[in-house]
Amino acid sequence: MKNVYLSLVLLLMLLSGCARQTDINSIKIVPLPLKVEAERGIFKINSNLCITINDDSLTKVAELFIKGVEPIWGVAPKIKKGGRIILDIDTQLAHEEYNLVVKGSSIKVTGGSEAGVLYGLQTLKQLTVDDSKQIYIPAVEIHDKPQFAYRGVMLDVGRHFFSVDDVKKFIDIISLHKINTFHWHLTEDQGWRIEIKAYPELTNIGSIRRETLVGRYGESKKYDSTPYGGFYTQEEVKEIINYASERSITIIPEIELPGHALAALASYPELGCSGGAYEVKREWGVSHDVYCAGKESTFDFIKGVLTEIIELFPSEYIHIGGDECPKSKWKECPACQQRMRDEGLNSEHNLQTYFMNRVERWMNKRGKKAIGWDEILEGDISKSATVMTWRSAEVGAKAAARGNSVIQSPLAHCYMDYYQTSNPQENDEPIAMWGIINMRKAYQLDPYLKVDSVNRARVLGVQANVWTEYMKDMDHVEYMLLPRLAAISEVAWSEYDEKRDYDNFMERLPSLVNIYAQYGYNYAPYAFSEVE
Ligand code: TNX
Repeated sequence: MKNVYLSLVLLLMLLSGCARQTDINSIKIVPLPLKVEAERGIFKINSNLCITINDDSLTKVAELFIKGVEPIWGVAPKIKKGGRIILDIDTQLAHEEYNLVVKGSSIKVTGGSEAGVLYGLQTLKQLTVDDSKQIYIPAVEIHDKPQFAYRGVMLDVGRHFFSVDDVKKFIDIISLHKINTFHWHLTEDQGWRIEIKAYPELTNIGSIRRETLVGRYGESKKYDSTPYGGFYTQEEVKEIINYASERSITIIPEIELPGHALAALASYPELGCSGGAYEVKREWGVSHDVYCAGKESTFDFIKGVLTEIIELFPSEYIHIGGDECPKSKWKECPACQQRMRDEGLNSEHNLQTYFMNRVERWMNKRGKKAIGWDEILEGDISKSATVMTWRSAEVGAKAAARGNSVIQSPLAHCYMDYYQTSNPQENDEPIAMWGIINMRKAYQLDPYLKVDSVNRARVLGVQANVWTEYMKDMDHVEYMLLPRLAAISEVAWSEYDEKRDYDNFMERLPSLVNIYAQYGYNYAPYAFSEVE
């Protein structure tokens, strides 16, 4: 008996000794995890896999994983006691932090909260190896947590409208990249896209434009003679908020003030300086007609809209725009000029600051914080407002030095509406906004550019922006976003390091792109060829 026992132990030792040591260089994950250690063995994927959840709060995360992993593993594990894949929560970890331990016999994902477990499972998908004989996960130990608390992507649904299902797909895509914030740009010159019960004309009139420019703005004079519209009901908005929240994504809604407001003015002409007539904008660019900053009724309207927005969206932040607001109409408007005298404001810029500060203060009293585009810095915006950069990252450094929190989304790196190669025509790229951002450029985003080390903590994170003037459907959005979002997500998630290695990033990228392919996402091919 003793002999049998001994030989069994010997056999086991031999077997585990034989287990293959994982080649650390074969572990390719984007965004790069904090710490990866290779272990011995492989966890084989087979049809009777079960997942055990040690905390009831993880049911939804497990269900999402099962659905998401089926196209990759070819099997859908069941949730059951005694499973070899174990999900757990350890409140000692930060809420987005996770540990992933893969052994030959088990996989354990432990997160600080559902979010951490979700991220661990996104990583697990990328570890999958299919060597045509079998599908397996190489044994590893991963400890990971994000660099930035704010990791965002903005979608502009004003220029083009995207259905509820499209928005859900968009949320799935950003979730795959460990993004935790969806900035939903809901109002524009070209369309108001959210139901506001107190102001029904915003959607009756403001959600529809008579026709749309065909071709490039500034060059083409052709319109399509086809009405274009769409909006989300409040019920749909709730559904999307819930969908995002199940994926640990917060939605920050944006209501643009005081510019980019033509759709609202077309709906309620008394909100503009001249009183109209206005029409929902049919082409792109910047409108000179903006909300009148002189009339009290403008502020009543904004409070009315924001009251419903605050009620709907649980987010800590509301984005109130602030970009591209020409001042020509304010210069001619008696009410605006009167307001400037009354408030002792010596320029229209300061009138805009008055406008934004007033709305911000009102929101603060209702427990919400304001985010504005970087023009809010031009006046004396209050320190409690968070500045979202778009013109340059240096503006972010200025904001941080001033004491404001900052989200970095400078157009030189984060604008997913720009071309992806330096020779768009030759490479047959579809029409895009004028700039060029290839993968390398997206990856070179430096969130701390010119930010003094003492102010670094004020940089909350980074964001990619999808402006949709030239994107009519989700297929095209995917094409513009993928794979560039992978680069931005690494800047957002992975430890900041001046030596960040682009070549190494590109070597890891295929593990994520395989998933795009398995999910049928329409990613752009440029990053993978010699095309520059
Ligand atoms: C600038 S970024 C805008 C948008 C345009 C975008 C096009 C910002 C706050 N305003 O209205 O869609 O450029 O790239």
